Amino acid sequence: MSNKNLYDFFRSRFPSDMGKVFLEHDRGTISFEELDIGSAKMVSVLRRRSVKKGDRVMVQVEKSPEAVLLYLACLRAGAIFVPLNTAYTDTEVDYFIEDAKPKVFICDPKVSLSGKVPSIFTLNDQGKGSLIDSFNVAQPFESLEDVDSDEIVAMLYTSGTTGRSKGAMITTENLSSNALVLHKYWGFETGDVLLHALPIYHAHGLFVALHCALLNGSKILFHKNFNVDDVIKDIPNATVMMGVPTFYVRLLAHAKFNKNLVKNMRLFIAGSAPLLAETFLDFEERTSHRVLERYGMTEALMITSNPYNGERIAGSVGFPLPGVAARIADDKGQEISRGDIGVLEIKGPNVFSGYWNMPEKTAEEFRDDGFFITGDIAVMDDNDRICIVGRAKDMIISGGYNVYPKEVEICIDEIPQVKESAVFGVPHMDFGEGVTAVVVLNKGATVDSDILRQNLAEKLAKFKQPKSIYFINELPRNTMGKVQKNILREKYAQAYK
Ligand code: MLC
Ligand code: AMP
Repeated sequence: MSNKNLYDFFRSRFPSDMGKVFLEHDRGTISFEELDIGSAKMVSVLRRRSVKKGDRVMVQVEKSPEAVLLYLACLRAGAIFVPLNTAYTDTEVDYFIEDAKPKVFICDPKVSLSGKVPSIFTLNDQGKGSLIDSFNVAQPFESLEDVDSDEIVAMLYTSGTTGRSKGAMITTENLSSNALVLHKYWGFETGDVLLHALPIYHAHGLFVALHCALLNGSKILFHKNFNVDDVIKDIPNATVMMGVPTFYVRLLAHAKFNKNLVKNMRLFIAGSAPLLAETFLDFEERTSHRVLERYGMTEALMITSNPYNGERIAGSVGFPLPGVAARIADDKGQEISRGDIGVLEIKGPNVFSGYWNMPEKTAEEFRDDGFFITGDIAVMDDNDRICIVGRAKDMIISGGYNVYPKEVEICIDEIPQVKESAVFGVPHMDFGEGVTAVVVLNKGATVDSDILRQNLAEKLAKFKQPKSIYFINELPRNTMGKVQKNILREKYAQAYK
């Protein structure tokens, strides 16, 4: 990318007819021209609060077109966009504020953050709030900040095995290189219309989906969230859809989802969690479409993909994307033989520049030769095709959201009646994996699961809270004293069947 600003790079690909619709949403439409002017006005709003290049702009709002303008305004201004999942509780948000020290925080009018951040704007899902009051009287600030390819433009929090979330620092080059590769690899073409029902506080909905459409000058059918009836209604108007596997499971469960409905669709893409072979096959049978599965992570955006023109295989995440080097390695980072199982390590322009304020943690996750240790267990064949077969990290993926058991266990163990707990994932028909907890109480203590739930609800986002809690007398441990989660996973395998 030769442009000195990522927004400028996207803008250079906008259609010549700037009156064309970019976002079609529940309250109207936004053209490319309105996007350009609106994001410039949003820069003025931020500048009035003294936001400068490198300042963090933290955003915890429902999905809205105004939030997209805000993201693009941050790119224009060189500010670091820090989106947060709206499900995060006050306790979780306090940590992010303390860690990222944002210059300004944009949140729902209902949220109270007084005294915690220097400056606050509000924005609700109806496009109302103090941010919009300022926006409505702002003049566009046209000039773009120079931002080098290795400078950070976004920071996305990912949970960690220790229970402490880490801010992944994403650079201009990470985003531009990945967007260009995906746009080409997935064959984006004139006339494509993207159905967008993902949240825009994670890499999938914010970067992968939005950037492909921006680069293609495409219209986005912008859904507030994934509501299966609304999506079914809009599928005939779209040509491309991206989603987590839960989207496809829910579509398949809908009586109106059939071949005729999807006749205008060119491509269904899945990722963020494993797509079950069963879902892939059912989908093909029902629609004649082979879902294109790809694999990625916040720290490296998209890493591998099944081909657009070649064979898409159930259970495989395809090939390393152009420019991405991948190897399957042992625990020392030595490449092992093709066909053997090991940890996937990667290197390329897509790989982030490290964790915010955590140089030691960053160093731990990179090899000396620059390869990043994904923590995913995989196997690669002689043709470079990769299958993800497990995770070295103790992590659950529920409906495309990562849950680190340690974080949940810490919260459960803080409850006075609890001696110890173990949290693990077991198959869940809708969410892929269901967060499940077993709890050992202190001798003589009593507490019912509702009390436990109430307690957790104050500290943990809903998607992290266990869907089932079981009380047991003691945790299964091996001779080293390590909790044997494999035994628990087996024992409770039928919990959601
Ligand atoms: C919502 N709930 C969840 C949940 N989402 N519980 C577990 N896991 C989830 N993912 C809670 C709700 O609060 C609710 O609780 C209950 O579960 C059922 O809610 P729902 O109405 O079914 O939720 P819904 O709004 O439909 O959300 C489900 C979903 C959503 C799958 C549509 O979670 C979603 O959009 N997920 C996408 C995640 C994503 O974008 N991941 C990308 C990460 S980036 P109750 O008890 O109140 O009923 C990444 C990199 C890469 O991973 O490779 O892409
Ligand atoms: P996140 O940190 O939210 O970006 O989640 C990244 C993790 O999601 C990866 O490390 C994988 O474990 C998982 N993941 C993403 N896509 C896939 C996929 N197609 N198949 C299996 N796991 C996936």
